[in-house]
Amino acid sequence: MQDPVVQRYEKNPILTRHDVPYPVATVHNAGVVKYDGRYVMLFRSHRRDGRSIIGLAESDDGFSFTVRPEPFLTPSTEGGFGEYEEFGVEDLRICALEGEYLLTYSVYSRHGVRIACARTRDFKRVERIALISQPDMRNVVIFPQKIMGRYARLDRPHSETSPWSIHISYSPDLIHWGDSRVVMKPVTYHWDQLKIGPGATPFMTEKGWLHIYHGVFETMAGAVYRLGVALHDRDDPARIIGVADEWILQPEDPWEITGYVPNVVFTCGAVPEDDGTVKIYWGGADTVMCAGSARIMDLVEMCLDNPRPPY
Ligand code: M1P
Repeated sequence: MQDPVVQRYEKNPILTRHDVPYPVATVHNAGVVKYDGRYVMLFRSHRRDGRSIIGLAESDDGFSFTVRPEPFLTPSTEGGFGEYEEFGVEDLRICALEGEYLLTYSVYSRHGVRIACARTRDFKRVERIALISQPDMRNVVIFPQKIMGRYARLDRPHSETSPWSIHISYSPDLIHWGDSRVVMKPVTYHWDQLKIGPGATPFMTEKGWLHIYHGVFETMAGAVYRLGVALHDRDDPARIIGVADEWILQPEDPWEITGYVPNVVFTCGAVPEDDGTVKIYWGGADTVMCAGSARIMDLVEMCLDNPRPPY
């Protein structure tokens, strides 16, 4: 295995607020997918009123991105979506499934934070489908394949009686979700002991679904956000084959250590490539976008060879 397992792109950060042709304070936590031979990135930005919107950037090589002149998704002002998106839209994930792209993102309002689901076919028009959780829920990724005829997602409800943990839920129609059960929890006195959350949309490997997630450790100087990796069964992703004991990425570069929220690497997107590598995208310190690359088999082996218990 190469060390470090994730090779940072040498020209990080790949996108900052200075690349955005409208006023924003940050650029971070982006979903990324390949569409029509190009990479499409849907990134979060804080506006200068502190609320978040989603912008779109495109790239031929996955590293050099150009931002569209207008935001891609701003809070709805109509109906139920308007009521629940009032305080902003955040941390969007993209799932390519059956010829369309499903978008899941956090929506904030005076009623708390919950998840909305929308779809696009061309990254120009967006159709909102439904609000798919109650509060308090963030970090939802949909599997890019139906499981036994149902949509499946990893989600992260919050509970006062148990640390933030990753659950799996299913839906026949993208609107009604249930049959939920916990699949993975923080581990005591471990790098992800405070909380964990789904990260990038899972992708299929020779050994099962690979999921890059984030984990948080509370220190005397505040929380540290790192990335880890878990392998789920191909046919029954509720069954975890292995969770790597060690993190795969931690804040190290200056723009990961210092920024709007210090000591954060946070992923919402990864793109598997035909050459056996995966491009991983992460927000640095909730301020800039960064990228790196890893060999998929290295990540799989970390899950198989040195696992920690799922919970
Ligand atoms: O500031 C770090 C992250 O904190 C939250 O993530 P989580 O709910 O998983 O702890 C979110 O606000 C996220 O956007 C942010 O990057």
